[in-house]
Amino acid sequence: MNLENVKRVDPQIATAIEAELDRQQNTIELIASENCTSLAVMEACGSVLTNKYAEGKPHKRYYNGCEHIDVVEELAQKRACELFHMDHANVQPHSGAQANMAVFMATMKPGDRVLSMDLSNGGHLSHGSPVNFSGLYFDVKSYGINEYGEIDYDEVRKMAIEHKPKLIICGASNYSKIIDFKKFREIADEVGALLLADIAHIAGLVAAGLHPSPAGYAQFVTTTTHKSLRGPRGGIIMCDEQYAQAIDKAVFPGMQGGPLEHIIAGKAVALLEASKPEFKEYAAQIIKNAKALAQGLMDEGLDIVGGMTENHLMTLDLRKTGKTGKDMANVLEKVGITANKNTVPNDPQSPFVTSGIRLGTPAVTTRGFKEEDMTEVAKIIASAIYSSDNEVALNNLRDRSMKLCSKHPLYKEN
Ligand code: DSN
Repeated sequence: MNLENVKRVDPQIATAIEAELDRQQNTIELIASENCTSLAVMEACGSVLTNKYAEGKPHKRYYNGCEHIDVVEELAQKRACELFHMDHANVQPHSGAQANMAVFMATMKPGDRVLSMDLSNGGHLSHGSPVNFSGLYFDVKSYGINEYGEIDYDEVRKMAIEHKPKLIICGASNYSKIIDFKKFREIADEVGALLLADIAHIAGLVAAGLHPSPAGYAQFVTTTTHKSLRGPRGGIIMCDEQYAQAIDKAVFPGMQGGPLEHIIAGKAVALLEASKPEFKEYAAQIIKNAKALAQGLMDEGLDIVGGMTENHLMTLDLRKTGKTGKDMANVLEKVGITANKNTVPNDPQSPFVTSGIRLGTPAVTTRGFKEEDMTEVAKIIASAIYSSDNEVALNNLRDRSMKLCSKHPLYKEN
C-alpha cells in the first residue's frame, strides 16, 4: 500500500495505518459485517473527487464544475439499479443508518408507527432502537425470532394487524435464514403499510442471485456497501420510481450536505465488480464457507442459533458452555480471530456481556479461505472456548491461525 506522502507529512498516522494493515493481514476476520475491498475501490476512494462539493443530483447541482462528478454518480446509480433490479437509486447516504433515516423521513412524520425486528433478536439500531433517532422519534413495535432462530411470519402478520404500522422493516444485522420478502409484502399490503427491506448484510448474496431479491416486493431497499457487497464504507437507497423524489429530498437537503463523491466512485467500482461472474463465485463461496464453519462448530459440540446457516453468518450460542460472549470474543482475539459478542434470543446476559458470538465469512472468503480452512477455523474456535484459561493452548491456537493467514495473504501485491 503506497503511503509515501502520509509517511512524509504525518508519520504518526502512517504508522497507525501500517499497523492496521498488519493487523488485518495477521488475523482471521470473522466480523460478519466487515470485508476487504479491492485496491481499485480503495484507489477511487482516495482520489481527487474528495475535493469537490456537489450538493444536489447529477445535472442539478448547487455548485459549478460537477461535469465529471456527474459521470461518476450517474454510473453508480445506474449500476445499483441494474444490479438490484430497482427503478431508482440514491447513492449519497454516508451510511446504512442514514439510508434508513432518509426512508423514515420520506415516508413518515415523527410519532408514526413502525414495525421492525427487535435489535436483540437480530434487528438493527436504526430500525427502532430506543436510543436511536428511529426509536426516539417514531412509535416502534418489534417482532423477534422463534426458538428455531426464524421469523414467525404469522406473528408478524398478527402484530401488523394489531398495530397498523405505516412502515414495516424487514432485514437484519444478525439473521442466518432466508428472508421471505414476498410474505412481508403481503403483510404490508394487508395493513396498508409500506415495506422497507434493509439488505445491508446480504447485499452481496442478493446481487449474486444467491438470496431472493426484495425487488418487486419492497418499495424501498437500503443497503450498506461495505459488507458482503465488498465496497467502500457507505450506504445506498433504492426505491420504486414513485418515491424517487421524496427519497432524494430526504437525503439532501433533508439529512446530508455535500455528498462524498470519492466514496460514491468507490461504490460505483464495487457495483461493477459485483456484476461480474467472479463475484457470483465469490458470493457462493461465502455461503459454502459459512456452512462449513457452522458444521465444524456443531461437530465440536457447540450450539448455533437456529442450527445451520442459510447465508453468510451465524451466532454461536455459548449458554451451555457457561462462558460469555464478551469473554470469548476476547479469547478469540488472543488466538488471532476477530469476532463480536452478540446477544442470543432470550439472553440471560446484558447486551454488554451477552451469551453469543456472531461469526461471518465475507472477509475470509475475500482472502481465499475455502471449506477446509473453515473447518480448521471451527476447530481453533472450539478449542479456544474449551481451553480459554490455558495460555499455552491459546498460544498454539494463535500459531494455527497465523498459518491460515500466511496460506491466504491479504493485499499480497503490497
Ligand atoms: N454494525 C453493523 C453490523 O455489525 O452488523 C450493522 O450496522
